[in-house]
Amino acid sequence: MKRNKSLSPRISMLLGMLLFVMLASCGGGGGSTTTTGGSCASPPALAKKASYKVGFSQNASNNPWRLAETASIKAEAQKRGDTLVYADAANSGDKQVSDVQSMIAQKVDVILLAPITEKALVPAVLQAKAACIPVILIDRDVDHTLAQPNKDYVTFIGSDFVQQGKRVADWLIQNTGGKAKIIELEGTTGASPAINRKKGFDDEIKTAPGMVLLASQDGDFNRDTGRKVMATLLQAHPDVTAVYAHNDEMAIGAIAALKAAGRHPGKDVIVVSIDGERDALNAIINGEEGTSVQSSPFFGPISFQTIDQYASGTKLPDWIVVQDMQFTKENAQANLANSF
Ligand code: GYE
Repeated sequence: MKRNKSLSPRISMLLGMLLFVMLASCGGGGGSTTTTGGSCASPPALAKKASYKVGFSQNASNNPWRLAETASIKAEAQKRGDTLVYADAANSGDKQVSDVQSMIAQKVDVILLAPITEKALVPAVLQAKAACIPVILIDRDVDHTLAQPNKDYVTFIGSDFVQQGKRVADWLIQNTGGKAKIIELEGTTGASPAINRKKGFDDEIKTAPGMVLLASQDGDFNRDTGRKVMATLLQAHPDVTAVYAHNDEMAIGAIAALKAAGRHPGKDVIVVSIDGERDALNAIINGEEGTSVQSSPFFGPISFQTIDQYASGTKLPDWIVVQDMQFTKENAQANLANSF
């Protein structure tokens, strides 16, 4: 009793996690082939089956992009007759870790994981590996110094976020004659699209000396947070002439904040962002937004194709790059019907 009491909560948690991983590995995982001394291949193999029990760990469901992604995964699973074990982490890294642990305990064959940040889900990825269950990352990546593709997880399927940021910057440089005072609204701190969309954009505007970054702040990929952050930054930087938001939701929030402050988005402030959701396409059509570089949320077909390829023994690249379009006033109307 005494000894138990003296264990720090941290040590007890670590012991608990260790026990969990040991129990999960004893149960055997999703059909690993090369087992040596009780462990499995790196990454764990996937036995070919007529249908799979697939875990899908979604990080949140609070915007049209996430809902479109979930619908795409669910539709494809249903089409193939696969069983989907779905969990929504509601924007919590801790909940997402326990969602993955629950999928391990339910002995799914393979896990599709959209990790909220680059670091938070690394322990869960390693636990799945220890339980011989292959993980395919979709839409967001993890930190490669902590977990590696073709080793700790199978592959990452997702957009080139650096390129997306660069494309937005190039459009802005061209459409402002290389002169702008910019406010940047960043996605969730630590999320791979936030890190890389910032890098791609910030590096590119440095090539044009008239492009000045006034401020850059986290808006959590969220419409209302984007609106509030924009309202505050606008007071400190009334000379702003452009807003770069890491997703459309924050751009729509920023447009609302600009209008509430008596500004005229599309006229005195150019708003640009990423995703290609319906509200952004409509904002482009009515002139309040300049461009949105697409970040496709339609992961269903490509994720399940990748599962098939992996089960067939195809060697997959570390990164399966999703190709994206770009929306401007020239093509927004024509793409409205396919938006989300
Ligand atoms: O752009 C954003 C969402 O991870 C690529 O996450 C995804 C991003 C997407 O919240 O709207």
